[in-house]
Amino acid sequence: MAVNASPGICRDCLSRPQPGVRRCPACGSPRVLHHEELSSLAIAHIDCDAFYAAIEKRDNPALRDKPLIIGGGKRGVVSTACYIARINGVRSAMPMLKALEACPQAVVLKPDMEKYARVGRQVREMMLALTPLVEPLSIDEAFLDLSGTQRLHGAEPAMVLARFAARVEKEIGITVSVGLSYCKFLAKVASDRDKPRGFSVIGRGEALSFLAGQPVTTIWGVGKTFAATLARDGIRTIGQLQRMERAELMRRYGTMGERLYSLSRGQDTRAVKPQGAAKSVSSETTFDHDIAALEDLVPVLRALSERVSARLKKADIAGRTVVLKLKSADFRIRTRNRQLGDPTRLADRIFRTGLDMLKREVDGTRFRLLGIGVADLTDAAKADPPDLVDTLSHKRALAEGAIDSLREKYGRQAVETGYTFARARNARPQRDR
Ligand code: TTP
Ligand code: MG
Ligand code: MG
Repeated sequence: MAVNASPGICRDCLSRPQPGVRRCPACGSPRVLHHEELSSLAIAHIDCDAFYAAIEKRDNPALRDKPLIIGGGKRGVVSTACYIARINGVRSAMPMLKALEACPQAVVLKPDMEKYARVGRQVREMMLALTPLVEPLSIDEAFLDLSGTQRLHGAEPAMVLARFAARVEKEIGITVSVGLSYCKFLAKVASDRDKPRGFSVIGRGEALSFLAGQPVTTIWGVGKTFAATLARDGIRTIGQLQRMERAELMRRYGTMGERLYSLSRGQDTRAVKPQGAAKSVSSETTFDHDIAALEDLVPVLRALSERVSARLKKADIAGRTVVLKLKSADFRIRTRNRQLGDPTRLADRIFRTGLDMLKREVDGTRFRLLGIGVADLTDAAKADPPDLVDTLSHKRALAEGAIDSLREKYGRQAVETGYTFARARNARPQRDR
């Protein structure tokens, strides 16, 4: 093990004990966190402990030291059990009868979903105060991407998360477990590793060796059935997957093989997607008079494409599928879409793809509405790679960049391209989604 040079974090008093110090010198707590990569990891998964049960115990302290089961209701199964009841073998989704056999002394309460939803929202609000990049997975858990928030918080993500956990206990009265890593997959695995009141870190340096000893079911998407398939092929641990070639895994298990390959190696590039993140970005307009001619539709399409592009650029996202929408004079809606080789946020690529689809639709029909947009949104990092965009459109991309910076300087109206100039006067983009 390398010498651990950075200070730890006391999860009780939030002081910074010296490297290697196990018991907090300030408050005496043994809950001191040390990890070599503590200052560089920023993807977290937070999950509340025994969520429904914790809320009921908070609201009725007489239940605190008793085994508590939340469940019953119509399906007659356990929703959750507190950790005392779990010691006796009670588990979520267990039939209530069986649970009471295992733990006859348990107190049973019916779920109060409205209350749990309220507390869930409260926790979420507190998460959103740390970063806008909060991706909820269920009522009691979410991913957080704290990259780049160090200056804002005056502390690295690990400290921000320790403060968060302490605050939830104090202000909401329930406990959470935190997983901290460099990717979603391992953050989620980590949060489950040290429950309840846990804080578990999986760094880049230990990812491979940690995963090697784990069962294949640790991998996202590997349930009982698929695990059985793998077991038939003699594969039980992630370590075995680490020694297999990508091609071999793909040949055997198709797209799932690809996932096995990367996740077994701790490679997970999925971004934390905030709640309510747009599924598509589009812009449409209803004409003053119905339009049938391509030459009259083109400038409108161009103007709409630019609007879509501007919004993509502003949000720093890109879309992989271009969607064209038309409504004919008799109110029939046509939508057409086309997938691009790689995501785009350039007006020109959106426009050209849209135009290609539009040409096929123009057949004398009179249209009252035209819309264009992109779906399959991703972050902009992989958008419009210059080596994949042909040389000509690469030049257009550069030109578009130049136009953008002029607009930034002199405002929207300063630069209009040939298509929109003068033409699209009778059709103003109206609705953005
Ligand atoms: P979980 O986070 O899976 O479980 P938990 O919070 O009760 O316990 P822990 O995370 O500490 O292991 O689920 C959150 C809530 O969702 C849980 O409190 C009750 C509800 N739930 C069900 O109703 N049925 C189920 O089968 C599961 C797993 C959860
Ligand atoms: Mg939970
Ligand atoms: Mg959960």
